Amino acid sequence: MDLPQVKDELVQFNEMIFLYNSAMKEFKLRLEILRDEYKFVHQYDPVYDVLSRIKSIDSITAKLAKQGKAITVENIEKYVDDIAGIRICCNYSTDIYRLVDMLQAQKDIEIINSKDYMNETKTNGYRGYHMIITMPVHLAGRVVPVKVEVQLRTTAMNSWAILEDVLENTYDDYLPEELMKDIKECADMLHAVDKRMIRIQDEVSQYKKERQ
Ligand code: 0O2
Repeated sequence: MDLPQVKDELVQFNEMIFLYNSAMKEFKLRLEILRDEYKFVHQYDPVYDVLSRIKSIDSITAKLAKQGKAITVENIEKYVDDIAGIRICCNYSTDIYRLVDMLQAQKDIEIINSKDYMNETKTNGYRGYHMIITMPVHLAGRVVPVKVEVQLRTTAMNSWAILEDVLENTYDDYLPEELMKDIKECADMLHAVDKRMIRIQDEVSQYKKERQ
């Protein structure tokens, strides 16, 4: 690649990152409005926390290398779906489906794919709901659909996933069997607690309704 080509690629890269950042901003504002409406109607916030990130250059290049693709802006946009990532943490798994329904009902958000690891638990115990969506970014004179990965997890599963990430990064492919068993058991226990808390929450809401 000669110098003008390198410069051109860098300009394209910066423009791409600007678009992904803008898509995350648009998504977060949309989510904030949905939360405000939900709180107004139900006096309850289905979201505990929202985190967002732009994927690191190291992770982007590793993902392209894994797929045997050259590192170009075109390939990043085509083959890496999670450059812009939003993680929504909810107190209860029922909130996750509430939010999925609300997002699915947004006419201008296209859902490219969904993975329901809440129902189809991964073998290591991971639970969550993942979607790749396109968020319309409103620029001067044009609207650009931009891909965003949205992950929804319970707060319990989020703390589990942070620890599991540490294990993955520490042991690579050689996670000792004992630790593998331990971490899976932790996921199952947290799931049982999540279910129990929903039951308690249901009982409390029922009690409140009866007292009205
Ligand atoms: P990062 O930088 O951590 O976000 P993909 O490789 O994304 O094209 P994949 O892996 O089938 O396809 O997508 P999936 O299953 O939706 O997972 C995407 C992201 O969810 C991962 O991103 C993790 O952040 C998270 N995730 C999925 N499974 C697990 C799990 O078993 N444990 C933990 N701790 N997190 C999980 P990346 O790609 O790892 O990158």
